Amino acid sequence: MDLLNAAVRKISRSSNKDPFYDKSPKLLATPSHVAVAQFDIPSGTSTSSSSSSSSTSSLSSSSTFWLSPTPSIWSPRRYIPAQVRKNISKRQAAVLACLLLGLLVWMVPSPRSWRREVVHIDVPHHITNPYQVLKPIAEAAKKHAPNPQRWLEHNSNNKFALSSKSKLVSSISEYGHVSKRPRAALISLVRNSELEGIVQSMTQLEYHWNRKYKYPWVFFNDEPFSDEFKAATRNLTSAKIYYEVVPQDHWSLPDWIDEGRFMNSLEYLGAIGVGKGWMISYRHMCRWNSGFFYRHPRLKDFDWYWRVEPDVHFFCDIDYDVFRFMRDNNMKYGFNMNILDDARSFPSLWSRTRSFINAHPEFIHPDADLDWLLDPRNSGDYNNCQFFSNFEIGDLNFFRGKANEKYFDWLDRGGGFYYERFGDAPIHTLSVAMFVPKNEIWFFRDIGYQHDINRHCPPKSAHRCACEPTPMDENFYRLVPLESAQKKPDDTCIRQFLGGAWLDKKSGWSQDGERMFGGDGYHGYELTGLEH
Ligand SMILES: Nc1nc2c(ncn2[C@@H]2O[C@H](COP(=O)(O)OP(=O)(O)OP(=O)(O)O)[C@@H](O)[C@H]2O)c(=O)[nH]1
Ligand SMILES: [Mg+2]
Repeated sequence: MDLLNAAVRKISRSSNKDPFYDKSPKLLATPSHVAVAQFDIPSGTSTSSSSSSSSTSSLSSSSTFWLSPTPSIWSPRRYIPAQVRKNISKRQAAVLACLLLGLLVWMVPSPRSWRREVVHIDVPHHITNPYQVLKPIAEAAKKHAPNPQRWLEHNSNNKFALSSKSKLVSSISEYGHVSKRPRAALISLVRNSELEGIVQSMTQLEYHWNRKYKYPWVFFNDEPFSDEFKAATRNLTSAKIYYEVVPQDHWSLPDWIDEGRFMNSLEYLGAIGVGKGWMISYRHMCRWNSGFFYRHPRLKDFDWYWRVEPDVHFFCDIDYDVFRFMRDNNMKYGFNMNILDDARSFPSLWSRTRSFINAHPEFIHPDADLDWLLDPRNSGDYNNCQFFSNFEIGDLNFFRGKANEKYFDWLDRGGGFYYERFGDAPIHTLSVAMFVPKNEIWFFRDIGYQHDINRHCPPKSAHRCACEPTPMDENFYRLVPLESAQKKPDDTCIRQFLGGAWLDKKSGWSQDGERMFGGDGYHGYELTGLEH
């Protein structure tokens, strides 16, 4: 401040007439005398339009400026418009400049290391590495590959939560930040009649997570939402909500489908007890979730989604921005349960997928891993494992990408959504497994969740989850009906995905031996998933 004042005093002593009065602000950025000495500046008034260089031409046009008596003295008053300058004192000008400087320092985002927006929450137990259990696969071999574990350690504790600031403050501090807020939404396809169920799901997800992050909700329906639905859901969040109707051609029988064959399929799958096999709307729903949701115009301004169904449960406080996690770690797809479903609903899915692979090998990602989905004991066919897609957090741009779109169209043209009952879960699973590198798929072991009879609860989580921890294999074949002769893979789906130590068995144990004594053959693992 003293230096500034001294500078201001010096200028005012040097001349009553401000020598820079008519100069443009650009010219007032005073160079040093050394720099001046390097140029041959003609004295006098020539403003020749030299063709040599832009610096020469700008210097020559301001030659009187260089000859002015105090070129090297900086004054904050130079940057103030002339009319204002007349009316404020030099001291006031200096103070104003300091204030502006301070504001600038506050607004310009700082490196991550020296500014963290942390909202502290109480964690009653000391946990050395709460994220160890999340580790799904071997650490990426590449040197500068993202490290999700480290990301979580650095970005939890509700960093980036919006609740502690006003909208204005948060948008100012976001301005120019290296890590802008992802364009993401919570999305839900739901009927008016499922209001109670969606209120339940929304209330829990808002409470445990979204009240801090305020990501918008987008509701989809095959008919307009009722006023009651809108009023009740609006009450549950302070984030934006959108209510959208699915376009008619995304929710109707395509013209290449033979209606008679479709009716037979409804009757047959209904008769043999395939879940909701007789419901027409269920077929449209599976098709929409497989290949249309990401094309809806409302989602065109979004990059990320978290799918939420009515009547599901969220048990745990989540203290990080899940969408930032996905984006910053270059994840394409996040899941929470990996299970078997009734394979009678998609008998031709694998042969159609195999023919797609043969026709379009160029789409298979070199770092993709399909092995965990293939059963060597069953001619290398699909083992029917699938990410349970009622919970999924994903990259919309992946789904909108060419590989997934081509794959979906291929299956859709074959009629499997109507002649069989193709589900979106196996289709998303196969698509992600074929077209996404394995290390861009994330297992959200830390998010406690329940859909109907399937429940997932992380270990070591009593301080933040209202559920009893579930072992790794909890939901493996719970959805396969007893009467189904469906072959099960040697290892549970989630272990096939995780690989490594998750496949190690106790010494002396054998699957056949366990089955001889009435077990199901999946109790020989060294790790249960509940370890510390
Ligand atoms: N608007 C609308 N939504 C539907 C329709 N059918 C299903 N959905 C939604 O699609 C999602 C999946 O449907 P569900 O009936 O739950 O299917 P599911 O999860 O395989 O079956 P459950 O195990 O019974 O839950 C849910 O969010 C439903 O609300 C429909 O005809 N109209
Ligand atoms: Mg459901």
